[in-house]
Amino acid sequence: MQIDIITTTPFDDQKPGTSGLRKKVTVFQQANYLENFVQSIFNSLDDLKGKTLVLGGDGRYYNRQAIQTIIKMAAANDVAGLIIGQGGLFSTPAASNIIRKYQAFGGIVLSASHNPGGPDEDFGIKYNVSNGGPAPEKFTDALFENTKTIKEYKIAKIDDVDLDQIGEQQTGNIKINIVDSVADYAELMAQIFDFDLLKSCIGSGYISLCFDAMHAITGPYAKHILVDVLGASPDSIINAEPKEDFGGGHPDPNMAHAKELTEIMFSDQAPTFGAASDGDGDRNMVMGAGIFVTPSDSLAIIAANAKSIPAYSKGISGVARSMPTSQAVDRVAAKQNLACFETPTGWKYFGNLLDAGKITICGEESFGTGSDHVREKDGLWAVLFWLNLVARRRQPVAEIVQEHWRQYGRDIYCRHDYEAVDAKIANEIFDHLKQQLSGLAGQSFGENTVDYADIFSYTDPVDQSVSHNQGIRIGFTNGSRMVFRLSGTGTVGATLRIYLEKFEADADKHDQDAQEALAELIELAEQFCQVKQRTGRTAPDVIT
Ligand code: G16
Repeated sequence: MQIDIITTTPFDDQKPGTSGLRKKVTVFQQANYLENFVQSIFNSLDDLKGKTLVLGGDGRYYNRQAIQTIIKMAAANDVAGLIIGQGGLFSTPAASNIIRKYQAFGGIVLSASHNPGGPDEDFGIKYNVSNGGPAPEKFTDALFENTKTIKEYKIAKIDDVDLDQIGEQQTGNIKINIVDSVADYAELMAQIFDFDLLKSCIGSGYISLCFDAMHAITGPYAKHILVDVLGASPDSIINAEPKEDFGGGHPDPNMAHAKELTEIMFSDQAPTFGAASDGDGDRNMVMGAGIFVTPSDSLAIIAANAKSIPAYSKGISGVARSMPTSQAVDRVAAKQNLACFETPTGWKYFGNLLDAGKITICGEESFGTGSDHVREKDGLWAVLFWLNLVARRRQPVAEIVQEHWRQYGRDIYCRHDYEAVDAKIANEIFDHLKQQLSGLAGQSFGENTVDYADIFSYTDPVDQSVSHNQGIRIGFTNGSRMVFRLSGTGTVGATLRIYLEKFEADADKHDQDAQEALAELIELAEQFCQVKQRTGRTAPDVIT
């Protein structure tokens, strides 16, 4: 096998964000751009020689080309074997499962998640470690350092691999194993949930459903599990066919982007249950007839009801949420006497807690929920959890949510996103916010008195590593909160996220519209950060 050593020069923009490196496809297509990053991954790994890695992506534009390049570079870097999803496809949770199940050394996952795809849209790449989860900050920092000094990369002169043919093949010195992208994941779901109950409820028509695959990776997974195995009608999966450009859509499962599903769920013909997943299948949106369940509420309800699902019937060890996620799950933890952790945004921060058995269930406001079954958030897992719950409790989604609020109170919640803000203005907004922090505690603004105002830092309770600068939070004595942070997944300018929440104990007020209930806090947030004033915008681009 001939190995070429190619001279290269560093790019200065290869710092991994919240979840790997995400850039426009055109950026990745620059000569040596992908190669530099992949070589930097390999350079940052000790003991790679002779190991097996998992490789796959969400099928977006550039997936296949990138996979062929990575195969050749893996071969040149002494990787002994690659397990690749058929067609180069793995949903992110399925890739995590494959790493764990086959005890691979790690995996390279190609995805820009919920970002649009296509020749002029986004692509992404990240490294997952042997527990199946995103590499921790320590690794991504080392990787970034490598990208700044890289001088050469190695690539083998071997033919392109047929990615569609299931089975083992040897090319050069590397063994390629093309596996079914869905089978192992479907098997895992069958071990977690009560598939017999689901079959009877779906088969009898007690549960009708609409799943929006958004022309992304979960199409084949949903078709197999929901239709072939559980007996849902084929037309219950919409936008089921994966496309390289997601059909021109934005594969982000929220009411703004999953419009078709949202219209169906708020119509007179709404099925019992509705859900959507994102580009790479790790995010989820849960809906019932006439109701949208916020991700924060979904996490709390999942934690509160875990015992009714076979895999968690003996109870769960603890829960965790990212800092901007509402405190709804904290109330469940307090009542059920469970450990509860607040981590920075990013699934990688749950890894140590899950590995140490400190938590079983975790989630984020960014439409992510999951458990210790893999080390990524898992869209279809959340969908199956909710279906299992509806089947078990024999209640519609809306009733389950309202009962939960009656028992725990409601954390009224929303997030406002200002996208593609000029980076300089975004920095000024944050500087302005930071200047105010030290003087805020004790000040009253209408019904809200500031309890604390700080920049969130996190010390990992397992390895004591510290992560600074994880967003600005302002908490009020009445339990309300607002959080400001810059997205780490966008590819154009800066995306400012404002997270707002208010606790409502009074059941008579639980049906309020979130924007109305939070109006005072929304105004106060503008007073603090001046995003509208400084950008000239009149409203957020997306409200979730
Ligand atoms: C990624 C991470 C999540 C994080 C989300 C939002 O999700 O895996 O843990 O919550 O980004 O990040 P940000 O607010 O920085 O944009 P995904 O689905 O994009 O991989």
